[in-house]
Amino acid sequence: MGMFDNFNFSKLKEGLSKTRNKIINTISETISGKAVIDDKTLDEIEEILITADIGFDTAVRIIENTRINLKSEKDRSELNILDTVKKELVSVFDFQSFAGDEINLNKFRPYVILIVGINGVGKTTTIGKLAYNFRRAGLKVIVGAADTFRAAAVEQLEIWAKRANVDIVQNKKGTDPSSVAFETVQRAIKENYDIVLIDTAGRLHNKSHLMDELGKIKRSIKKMLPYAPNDTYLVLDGNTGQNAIIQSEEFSKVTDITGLIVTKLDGTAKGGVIFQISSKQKIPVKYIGIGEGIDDLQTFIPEQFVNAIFDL
Ligand SMILES: Nc1nc2c(ncn2[C@@H]2O[C@H](COP(=O)(O)OP(=O)(O)OP(=O)(O)O)[C@@H](O)[C@H]2O)c(=O)[nH]1
Ligand SMILES: [Mg+2]
Repeated sequence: MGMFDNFNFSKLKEGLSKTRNKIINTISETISGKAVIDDKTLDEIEEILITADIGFDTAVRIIENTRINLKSEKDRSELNILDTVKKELVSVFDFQSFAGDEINLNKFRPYVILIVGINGVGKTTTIGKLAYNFRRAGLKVIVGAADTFRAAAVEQLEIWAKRANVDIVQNKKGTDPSSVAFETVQRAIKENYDIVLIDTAGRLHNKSHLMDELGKIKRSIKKMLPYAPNDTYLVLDGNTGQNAIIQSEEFSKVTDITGLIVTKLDGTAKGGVIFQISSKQKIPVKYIGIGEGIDDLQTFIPEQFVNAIFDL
């Protein structure tokens, strides 16, 4: 396991209850009582997976493989079908080998993480949760309030820094965000911090302005620390389903996204979207948000995620 002590299966299960209802309960209803699952039923399962935001291509592939694996109709018991679909879903994440929280501090200290995403997806909240996790893992953490476009944004990060008991670098509203990022990294080097988390603005005048600003922030971090940022995490709101996919495509075009953080999986039935993003984009999902509290961020573990969805 990784460095964070943030995994709790029953909480994950509870957080994913709406997604579970959408995927598993409907599949169970479709197949229960059927001694043998025929091709028509497999088609119905495929349909359920598609409507559960798992995505057309992924759903088709899962059902294709299920057909191949369970060639004879005798094998197609309810248990076998669920087991095979489960394995196929886990295998969507085969490309991502590391847990989100495994970082090489011997090589990179300070380790700099830039948090990006459109407005309202949960960036600032996630930084608070991450800071808390890193601090609890025994690391010295500093956060940089590089969302300088709203005064409230800085205050919000300040509250989270207090909660997580970590330090913060902030400037007055209207300061250049890249200068805040620069100062945060500068202070991290001078005062021997382990982890730097940089918050950024989600809403600027327009999309190209937002992307330009991110480029500037990255360049100013690099001026101070050429190997940084070590990671750029894109935060996506799990509620938004298909829009999350568009956002991950658009951000990937302009900047190198090293990981995804999918928030608000509690209270949405669209959690299946994680499978779609991963099979399309092949960007590792690092963490998931399952609530508004400081300990509601979990390291994403594919098997456990699928288990939590299938555990009735
Ligand atoms: N239920 C739930 N709410 C969340 C989660 N993560 C964030 N939120 C809520 O989402 C709202 C927006 O979160 P912020 O952290 O302010 O989002 P942001 O991306 O920083 O927003 P901007 O700074 O405006 O771009 C807040 O009300 C959070 O409490 C989560 O995992 N679950
Ligand atoms: Mg914010």
